[in-house]
Amino acid sequence: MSGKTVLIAQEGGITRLILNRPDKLNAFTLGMHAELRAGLEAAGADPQCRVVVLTGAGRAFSAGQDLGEVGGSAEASSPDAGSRLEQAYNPLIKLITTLEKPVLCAVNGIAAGAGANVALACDLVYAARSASFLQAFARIGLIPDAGGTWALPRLVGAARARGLAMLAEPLTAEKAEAWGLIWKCVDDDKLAAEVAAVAGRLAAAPTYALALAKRALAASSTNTLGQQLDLERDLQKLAGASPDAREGIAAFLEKRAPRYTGRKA
Ligand code: T3D
Repeated sequence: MSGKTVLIAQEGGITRLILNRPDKLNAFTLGMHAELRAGLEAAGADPQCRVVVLTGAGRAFSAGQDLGEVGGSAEASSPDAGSRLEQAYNPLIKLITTLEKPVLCAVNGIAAGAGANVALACDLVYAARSASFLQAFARIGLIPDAGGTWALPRLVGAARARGLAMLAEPLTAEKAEAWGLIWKCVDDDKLAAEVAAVAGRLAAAPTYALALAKRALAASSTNTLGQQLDLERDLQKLAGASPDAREGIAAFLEKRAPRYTGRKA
């Protein structure tokens, strides 16, 4: 199943979602949002899907909001910036960050504006060495959105978050890795193979445990240590009762490789 502006490919437990408006550097339109959300929701509901990979077609990952669509904001039919966030970006970021399977992002080229922050919402971000991250918002009189003001200080600290937001200069993939903004910077010609290998590993991983770990890590940003310990207790109870935990322990004791199904029960 593939839409016009988001291509979808499924194989071996991996769902690849490819932003596909290369002529416009994969800038987001409301239509592309709808297709991407539908693809993510379908991946979330599909028990065969164990990992999602998000990437872009052509030379960019995404240049953020399509400014042609914004340019029409004087028209009565075009939603204002706040409504576009409410309708499109906020649900997308919530969907990625709560999807009960790992979401990998392969940043194949520049990730600008909301494009950068959609990438940063993913669980593991790999970027081509030639790619860069640009909080372009201040260049056009806007503030970082799509979760940027939440993610940036947590990932790189307040001083660097302020610099990125206010100076709106591109950050190279290499520096993004050194700063802890992303997981890994990879040579351009190795990006696809490295992401495919990691996706393959995750497609054979105990998916339910990964989902619970994702939930716990997300909750840590607002929880006290006491609350987090309670949450770990509750989630570990669920993980420990899953078939994959039984299989993992049995495989360890039997000195063999585990065969995980990813199922909850
Ligand atoms: O109102 C709301 O919705 C609020 C939400 C906002 C969320 C946001 O994401 S705001 C930030 C929007 N994005 C930007 O401001 C970035 C705009 N793009 C750029 O600054 C540059 O394109 C890049 C630095 C990303 C790349 O530069 P370069 O020189 O490699 O490429 P280019 O020549 O500028 O772009 C190539 C084509 O893509 C070009 O089209 P053309 O002239 O060949 O027909 C260009 O217009 C188009 N393009 C690039 N970015 C966008 C875009 N078209 C529409 N919207 C874009 N964001």
